[in-house]
Amino acid sequence: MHVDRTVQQRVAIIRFTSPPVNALSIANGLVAGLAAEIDQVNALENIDAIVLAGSAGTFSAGADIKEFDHDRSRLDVSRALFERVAASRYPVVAAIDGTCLGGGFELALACTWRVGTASARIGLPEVTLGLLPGGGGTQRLPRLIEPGAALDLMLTGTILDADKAARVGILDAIIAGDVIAGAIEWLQTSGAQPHREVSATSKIAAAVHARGDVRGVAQRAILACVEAAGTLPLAEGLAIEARLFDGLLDSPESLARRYAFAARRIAARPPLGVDGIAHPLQSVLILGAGTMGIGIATAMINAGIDTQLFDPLDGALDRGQRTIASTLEREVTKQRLSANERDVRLARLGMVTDLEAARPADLYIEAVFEDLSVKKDVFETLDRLAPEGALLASNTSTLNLDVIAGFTKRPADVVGLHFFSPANIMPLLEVVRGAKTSPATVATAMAFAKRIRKQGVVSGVCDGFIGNRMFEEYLRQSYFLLEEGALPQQIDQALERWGMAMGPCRVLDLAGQDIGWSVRKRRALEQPDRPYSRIPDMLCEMGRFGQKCGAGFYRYSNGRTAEPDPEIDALIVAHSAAIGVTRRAISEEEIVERCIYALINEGARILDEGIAYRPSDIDVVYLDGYGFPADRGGPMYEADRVGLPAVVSRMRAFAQLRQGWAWQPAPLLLELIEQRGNFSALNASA
Ligand code: 3H9
Repeated sequence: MHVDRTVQQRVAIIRFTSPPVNALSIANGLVAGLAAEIDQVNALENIDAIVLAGSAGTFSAGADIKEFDHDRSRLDVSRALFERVAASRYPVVAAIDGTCLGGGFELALACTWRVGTASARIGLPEVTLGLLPGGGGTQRLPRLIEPGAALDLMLTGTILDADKAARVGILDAIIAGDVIAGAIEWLQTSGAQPHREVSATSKIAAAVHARGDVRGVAQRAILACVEAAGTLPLAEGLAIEARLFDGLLDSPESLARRYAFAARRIAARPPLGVDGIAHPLQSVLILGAGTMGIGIATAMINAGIDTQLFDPLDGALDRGQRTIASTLEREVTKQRLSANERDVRLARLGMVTDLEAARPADLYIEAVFEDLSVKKDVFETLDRLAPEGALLASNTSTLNLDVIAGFTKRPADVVGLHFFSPANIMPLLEVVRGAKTSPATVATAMAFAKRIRKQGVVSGVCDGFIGNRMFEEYLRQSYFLLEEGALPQQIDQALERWGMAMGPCRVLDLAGQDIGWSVRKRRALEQPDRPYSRIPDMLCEMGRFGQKCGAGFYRYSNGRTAEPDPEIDALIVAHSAAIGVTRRAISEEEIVERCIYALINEGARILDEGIAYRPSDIDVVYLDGYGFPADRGGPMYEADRVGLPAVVSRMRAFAQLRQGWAWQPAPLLLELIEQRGNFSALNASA
């Protein structure tokens, strides 16, 4: 950490550096260093103003999150810094380059003015950590800009680019070129006066009232703070904000979200032993213009990657191009993308009908039909055509990557890249490491995941990898619950109330019932001793493949809205009778426990087999790929929260019900209980 000061043309420039993100650490002395500089400049004469700047393209990512678990009173040290800045004898301009988030933005809000370069990214993302802006943000922002806009930023954690920040009144100017030189010039030429508070009390009250139905604890606390900003003097509002912030630090929601913040960053690092040296990938060729191929191509051009899409089938590329163009067009219509940027992105996309004539690429991603003989042809061709050193990736979700790698003479360069549909939206990317995949290939794939703004998680090879293998057990329980007395809407409602983004029956209708059908047919041959319920097969036999054909577990008479269907309810009830099961009332608690504990049990097996490297990796897969509630941290985190002995004791109770074979506790769970350990301890040692 380093804070330095220079003076140019009667302007004191205070510059701070604390890699990697200029977090406002108390422990490393940054906050104290900044406070000392502000005091010293205020003691100087012949100064007109102060410029406060970060370094290396970052203003500050906010308070140091890692320090929240230690001494809370330390946060008052940051708050005292912000008050010193606000009370400075000389006006202070925050010169913002790059990220300016959370406490970093609150530091800037305490300044007299804010200017930023085009790369400035500004926001208050505390809510994503289950917190509120606790360094004055809830008090100063609604006094600076429209209170409704201020509230929306705080309630959603949205990050604004420089243009938007200027438009709403956060930035006083956008600087071209060097941020410090630009800030000095702006100070000398703009004639700017300190801002006056723009927000009348009634406006704040109206903005709070309009958003009164928020659900999360952090959101509710944000509303309370902003309400105080409308009625109380600044100092009193700041005191309320500090008190509510400190209370949130211990909330289960914030603890879970902070765990997830760290888990995502840990997951993004290849595990020890496979931490090779990554090399950059500049160009990609995608094979197969089906739904996955098109989604992957969209993700690539959105991330600035030179992309070719190959498909030999008549019309496939035209369809692909149209779909991609209309996806981007929708973004333009919603004003999330400029027409110019749309054109730039589309220009990155090339269509290829003849693989032999395609430009060589750094990465090839196969997204063809899920059939081993088709994959064989593709990988043999790639082995012949791809330049040396290129990565050969398969997007398979069910086939054995080691077998696929065996179709080439370069298995070290073969890796699985399991995207989740829609691939341009879902953040998760399982990076599948085959037995012969080299550490450098894994590292390169993980670095590439970050480049395309996906959350990479390394998985070993097994059927379904981490996510889908666990999901199968979750679905198995959902189907048994249907047989025993529940209806689709009851199962979905229980899990959605618990926090899942979407219940399993709705998920299956959305994904297409036919996908699961083919897996179940395969399983019936491979694992005849682990039968599924016949209910989902019966839907498929009726042609009810889900939303795409207007009927699945639900009816979709107006497109997307799932409506309970009495025909399906009757079919389920009749099926229970046909297999001799007396239906019973099933509680929400049982539904949730059976589905979630099935995830935990299979997760423990996956860990034991070394398919997942850390419990927290499994949690990241579920948070970012399966709509697991962020406030609950992921299935393995949830297992620790409930307590492993309690989880296993419920499993043993479920084993007394029908299909008890599905409730054999994973050996790792029993081992951890015996050692009085838990998944969190495994994370710490991984
Ligand atoms: C707050 O400010 C509360 C205040 O209201 C109260 C004040 C009194 N602290 O994500 P990356 C680390 S709450 C500590 O891979 P990127 C991160 O762990 C805070 N460490 O890079 C990683 O370390 P490692 C509100 C932090 O380029 C490394 O930096 N602020 C912090 O993809 C690189 O991170 C936020 O919520 C931090 N605040 O993204 C912002 N931030 O290499 C949180 C990052 O050891 N941060 N690290 O794993 C972000 O959103 C992204 O990290 C950022 C960079 C966009 C900054």
